[in-house]
Amino acid sequence: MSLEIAITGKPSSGKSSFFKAATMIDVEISSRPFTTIKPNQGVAYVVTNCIEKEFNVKCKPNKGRCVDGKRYVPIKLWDIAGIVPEAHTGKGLGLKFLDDVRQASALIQVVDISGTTNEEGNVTTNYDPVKEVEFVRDEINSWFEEIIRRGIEKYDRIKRTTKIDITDVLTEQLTGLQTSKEQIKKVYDRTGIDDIKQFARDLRELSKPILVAANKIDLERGLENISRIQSTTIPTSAAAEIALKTAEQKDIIEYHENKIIIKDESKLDKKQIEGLGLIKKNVLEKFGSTGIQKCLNTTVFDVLNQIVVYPVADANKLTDSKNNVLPDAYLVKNSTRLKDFAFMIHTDIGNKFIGGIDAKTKKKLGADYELKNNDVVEILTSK
Ligand SMILES: Nc1nc2c(ncn2[C@@H]2O[C@H](COP(=O)(O)OP(=O)(O)OP(=O)(O)O)[C@@H](O)[C@H]2O)c(=O)[nH]1
Ligand SMILES: [Mg+2]
Repeated sequence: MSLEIAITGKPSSGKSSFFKAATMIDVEISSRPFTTIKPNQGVAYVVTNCIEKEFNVKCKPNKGRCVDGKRYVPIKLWDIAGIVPEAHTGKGLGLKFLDDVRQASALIQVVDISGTTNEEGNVTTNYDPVKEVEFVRDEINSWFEEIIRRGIEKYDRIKRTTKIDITDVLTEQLTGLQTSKEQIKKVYDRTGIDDIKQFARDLRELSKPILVAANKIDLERGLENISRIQSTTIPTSAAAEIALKTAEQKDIIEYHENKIIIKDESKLDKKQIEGLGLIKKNVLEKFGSTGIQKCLNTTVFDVLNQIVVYPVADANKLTDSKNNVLPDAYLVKNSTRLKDFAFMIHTDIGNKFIGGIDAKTKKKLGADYELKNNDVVEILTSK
C-alpha cells in the first residue's frame, strides 16, 4: 500500500511532462489539448536522508534505492486527462475520469505559468494563470459536491425509516475517496451541511489538498505570474527535468539537484550544448532546481505531513528476517500510533502486537507511542 498522488490541471499545462519527469515512463506528450485520455500511473520517489548514516551501516532497500545516503522512497503517481471550465457539467471530458484518482491523498495541480495556453489548452498569449489555478480547483470541488449531494439525497430517502447519522451516510458515500469519517465529522461540526458547496470545498481541502506546480518557468513571464498566485506554489520546468534526466541516462551529463556537469561534449551537437546552457541559466541558476523533486517532497512531507519510519525484525542488527539491513522505509502520517503502524505493515502483525523496541535507545515502546520521523522500530508480537 503506497501513498498515491495525482497530477491534475487544464489541458496542455504539462501534466504528462511532469509525470514523465518524475517517473521517466515514456508517455505521450504534445501541444495538442487532450493528448492524455486514459490515465497513466507509475512509481515516483520522495527523497530523504537515509537513517543508515546515523547507525553507520549500509542499507539494502527492498523497494526504491539508496544512493550516497539519499533514500528514494516510492509513491504512486497518476497523470490524468485535462480539466476545462464547466467540466462538471460535462464539458471537455467532464469529470468522470477523476474517479481514477479517488485513492490519491493529495493533488499536484500543474499550471502553465507562462500564460501561453488558454483554459482549453490552445495556444494564446497572456492568459492569466491565476484564473487557471482557480477554475481547476473549483471543478475539483464540484466533483466532491456532486458525490456529496448524492449522499445527502440518499440520507433524505432513508432517514424516515432508519435511524442513521448523516455523517455515516456520507462516509459510506465517499468510500474510496481517501476521506475518513473523522474528516467528514470535523467539517460537518465546523461548517454544517446547509451550504453543500462550502461543505464540499472544506472537505476537499482537508482530504485532498492541492499543491500548485507553476510549470514552464523556462519560458518568459513565468516569474512575474508566480508572485500573484495565493496558494502554496513551486516553480517547475518539467521539460528541463526530462532533458536533464535523459542526458543523465545517456551518460552525457552528471546531474545532482541543481548542478550539471557535461561528461562528454563530443557526444553533443552545438544545439544540445546551447540547450543545456539555457536550462542552467534560465532554470537551475534562477530557481535553484527544476522543481519536480521539490514538488513531490513538499506534497508528501509538508502538505501531507508524512514521516519516514523504518520497521526492522531485529532492533540490534537493524535487519529483517533475511538479514537485509534497514530494508523498508514506510511513509506514514506524523504521530501515527505504533499499534496502528503494526496494522499497516500486516494485519497479522497488528493482531499479534504486544509492543515495540526503539532501535536507537533500545527502550520499550507501547501501543500508543507516537511515531516520529526517522524512527527505527522493532515490533514485538505474540507467537
Ligand atoms: N517550455 C516548456 N514546455 C513544456 C513544459 N512542460 C510541458 N511543456 C510542453 O507543453 C505541451 C503540453 O505538454 P503535456 O505534458 O502533453 O501536457 P498535458 O497537461 O499532459 O496535456 P493534456 O494531456 O493534453 O491535458 C508540450 O508541447 C510540452 O512539451 C515546460 O516545463 N517548459
Ligand atoms: Mg497529458
